[in-house]
Amino acid sequence: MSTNATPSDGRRRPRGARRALIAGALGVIGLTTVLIAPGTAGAAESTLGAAAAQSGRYFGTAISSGKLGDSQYTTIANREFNMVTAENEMKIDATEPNQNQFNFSAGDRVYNWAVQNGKRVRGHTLAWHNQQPGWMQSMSGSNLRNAMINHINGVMGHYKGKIAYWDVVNEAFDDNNGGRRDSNLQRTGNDWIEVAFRTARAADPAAKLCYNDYNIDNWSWAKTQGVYNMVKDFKSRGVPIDCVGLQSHFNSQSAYNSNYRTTISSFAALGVDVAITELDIQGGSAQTYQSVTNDCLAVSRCVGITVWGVRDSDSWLGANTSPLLFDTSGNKKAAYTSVLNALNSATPNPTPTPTPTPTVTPTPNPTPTPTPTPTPTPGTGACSATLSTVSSWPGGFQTTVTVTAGSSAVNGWTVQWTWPSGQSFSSVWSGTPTVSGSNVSVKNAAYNGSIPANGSTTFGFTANGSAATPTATCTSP
Ligand code: 9MR
Repeated sequence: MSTNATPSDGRRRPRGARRALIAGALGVIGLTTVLIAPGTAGAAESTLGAAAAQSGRYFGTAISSGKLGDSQYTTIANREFNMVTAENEMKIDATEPNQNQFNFSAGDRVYNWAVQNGKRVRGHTLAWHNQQPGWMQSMSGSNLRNAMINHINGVMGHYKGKIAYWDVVNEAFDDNNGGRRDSNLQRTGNDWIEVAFRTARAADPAAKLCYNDYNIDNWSWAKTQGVYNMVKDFKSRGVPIDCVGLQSHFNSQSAYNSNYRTTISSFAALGVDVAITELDIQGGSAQTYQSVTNDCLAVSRCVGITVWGVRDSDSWLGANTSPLLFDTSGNKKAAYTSVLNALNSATPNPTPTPTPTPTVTPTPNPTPTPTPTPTPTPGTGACSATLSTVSSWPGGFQTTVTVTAGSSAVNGWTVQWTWPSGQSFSSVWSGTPTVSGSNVSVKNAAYNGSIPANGSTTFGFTANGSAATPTATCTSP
């Protein structure tokens, strides 16, 4: 971890002051990300997953396959969370213990437990200097590069179409200097990260591809800026990256800082989703948990929060550091209540606050530009939608819905269908559902309403009943 410690100020600024601070920061660096104002109370939900879903987000946890026989653990995990990350079971040493001999037994145990309980899965992780099997640790050069590519293809092929987000590359940056970490992968050439992402896109075009790291939470740290510049470069050169994971392991050396919201909104402004992927807070401050949650809720592209374990005793840090939301006996802690309340206070269907108008430097001798008359092109806003089943199990199924714009861009969409019989939602993401009997309507989330001409976006759901793919209609205002 970094030696660059910045103590948390431990105080929560009044909301107005905090917004002013952020608006100021945004003004200075010219970001255009949409900030969402927290505040309007939604219906009070009683679990983290349901409360997060009110604003189209998820709330997840790391799951360890060895604990799936512990009924207290599975009861809490099943009740509270709607996204799952395998804590160790999808890592390189677990999935390819011998070169080109893949083993998905432990990964599948976690995956199956998740989807059979109506949850989605984050894949973790495909290319990393750590937890490499022995055969990979001793490789270098083009052999290692090819082995990395083969590994990504093997694992993503097995889970093709089933994983919401993949941590394609994990922890590739140096802790202090803003540059790359030295590793056997880095020594194969600086392009190893983009090769990993391009390989991943081809292996499973449906998965969102993330770069994931720790100590990239504090906007003023060199490591954060190093990763930011890489993502900016990737976006400008068309390297396929969809999201950044802020691990957010907070402790006294790597403390929560009130510029965290600036970090989230700055990454989002590059055109990627942001996820908080491995949250734990040593000491378990309820106030810090609340601030982290509110910071995510404030940025429309912050898609969800995952805590790195269920009970304190499940944490890699040890129960005595009290880092999670449930104590060792499975009781809800004060931090749990602060997170739940924050989620329940989020704007139910986020409405973007108007982006501050950027200050425009007047051009000398401006030629008056004729005000463009918006020409309503016939057919503007036409869209279509198709349902496809991702997986099914006795009594339930998971579906991805692809929403496609016609020859004109779409700004806001609603997809409707009628369930054949016996189906009902158990969770919906990246869209806001309204249900009336068997008639279903799903409206875009704040971050995926705009689809370019001929482009597409997706939302998804898990449902009870037997898998069905009714014909859907799509309308746009
Ligand atoms: O929680 C994981 C622990 O059980 C493993 O022993 C450890 C091995 O590296 O990895 C832990 O998870 C790490 C995650 O995969 C990546 N970010 C840091 C996490 C905590 O070390």
